[in-house]
Amino acid sequence: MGNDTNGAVADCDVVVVGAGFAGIYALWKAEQRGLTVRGFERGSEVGGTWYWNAYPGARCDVASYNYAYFFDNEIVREWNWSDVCSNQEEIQRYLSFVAEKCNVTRLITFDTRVEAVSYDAASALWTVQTADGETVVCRYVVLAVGALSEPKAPDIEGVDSFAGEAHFTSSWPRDRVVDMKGKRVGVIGTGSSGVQCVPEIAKVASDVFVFQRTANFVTPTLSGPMDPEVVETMRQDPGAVRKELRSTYGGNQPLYIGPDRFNDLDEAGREKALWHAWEQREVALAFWDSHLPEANAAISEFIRQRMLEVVKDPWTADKLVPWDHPYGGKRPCQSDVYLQTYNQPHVRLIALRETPIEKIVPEGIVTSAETIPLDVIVYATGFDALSGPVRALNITGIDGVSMGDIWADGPVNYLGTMVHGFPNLFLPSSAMSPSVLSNMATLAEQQIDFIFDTIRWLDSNDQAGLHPSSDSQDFWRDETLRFAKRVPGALTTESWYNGANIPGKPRRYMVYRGGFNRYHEACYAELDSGFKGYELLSASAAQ
Ligand code: NA7
Repeated sequence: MGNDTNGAVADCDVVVVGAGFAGIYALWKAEQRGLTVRGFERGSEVGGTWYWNAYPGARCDVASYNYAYFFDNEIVREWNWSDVCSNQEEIQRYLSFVAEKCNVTRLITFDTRVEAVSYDAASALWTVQTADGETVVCRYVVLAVGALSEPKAPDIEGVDSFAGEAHFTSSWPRDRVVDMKGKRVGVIGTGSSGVQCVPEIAKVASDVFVFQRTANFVTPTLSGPMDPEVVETMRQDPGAVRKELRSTYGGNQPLYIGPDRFNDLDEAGREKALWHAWEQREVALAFWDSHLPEANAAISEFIRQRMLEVVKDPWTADKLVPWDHPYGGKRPCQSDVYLQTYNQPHVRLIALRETPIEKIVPEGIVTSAETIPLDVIVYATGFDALSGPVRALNITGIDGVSMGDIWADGPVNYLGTMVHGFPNLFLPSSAMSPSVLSNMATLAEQQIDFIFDTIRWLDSNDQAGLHPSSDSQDFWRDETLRFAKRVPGALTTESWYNGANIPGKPRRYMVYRGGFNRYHEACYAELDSGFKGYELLSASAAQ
């Protein structure tokens, strides 16, 4: 059992909030390290983001070869993915399989939202409070609450007045099939969720109206059967795969990267490289240095031309193409069927830059040009991403300082995992880690390993806890900005990567673009240095 300082007694060593990729692994890891642990999950099953986003067509855009755990050989060898781009149902089933295999489901209290997390400096203990009024006192808190788990509140007048059915892709009903057969359906939003659900809805609805504010890049998916040889190779040595993933830029083993540098090729060579990468379904990696602005511009233009070729109606085609930002400025989408859907007579694009939504009324959606009667509205309007899930909790640290106040001008942290003034509170998958621009499964394993290696270091060095210095946070903010500046469009495009999708949210680029490998090295350099960038709380000081 946990710490006992200043008379206060911990109920357990660790509380893990959230049971997605990071939470499940954290629970297992805690037990492996001999720590007592409890988990809380607001869903009724494990899965996290993959539990809630159960909308039709939901799929992963990271290849299943790597979008998985690699900490356990049996898990790698026993699980079979049915497609290179697994769907939501399969990923959630996988996470249930892992949770059962690791025997951690019993540790989780489901259907329970954690509301507040508060630190007591005298005892160096945290109190975690649920919406049901339960409190648990512990030494370490792992907020494995995800990066895309706090839905964006609808910012359209009259949302509640709609008389038909309304659903969010981010919290799709799981207890029944939403019946859209023969109905008039409006989909608001054309990010990954909108792009994935529109073709599925079009299969059954009588009429589909897609309300698009900003056009997005859409490229073909990697979907298809798994290559048995690749699977077999990975099964032979999962530990080697794990190690390799951490040495890559994106936490992935890319299936293709163009071998040539952009500036080493002439015009014809570039065109050839782009077509070849397109056929490999990795056009974004057409060149060895695809991140260069000039390479990015060529890739962007190439994709725009391919998009224009698919859609038959010239007005619709033109509106669907993202002319206003470079590839990667916003989260690019993948689909083999989305653009083709607009060639069906019952699917219509409403270009909101020309005719904005004015309000929602009982019968449907009113734009500046017309009223569109609807039976169902699907909100594919995204998330208060990255910092949102942490900000949604009431977190107070040393001297009762609130995380909400500390993050009022944007998130601050060190190495994407800890905040000054909040000792022993860990934030995997939050802002300023490689996060959503890396493989989130690789990241979950890496961050949880680092967190529990940190805890082990504290225990073996007789330290009650640690938190980063404010200098370290300043350094990390500057590092995040330094790398973001190198990415075409990162700071100039309106994107949830930088908070622009939420009215009033402070702009801060929230993804560390220095590469997964560099991130991993920075984490373990801290550990190797005895946490020089942190302030330590000695065990005796806390007593
Ligand atoms: P995204 O990528 O944030 O997409 C949300 C979409 O909703 C986007 O097209 C927005 O347009 C649109 N949106 C948001 N609010 C409005 C209003 N008020 N009116 C019209 N349109 C609006 O979220 P997704 O769920 O699609 O994807 C999130 C990630 O989940 C995805 O990238 C994967 O990593 C998994 P905007 O671009 O802001 O003009």
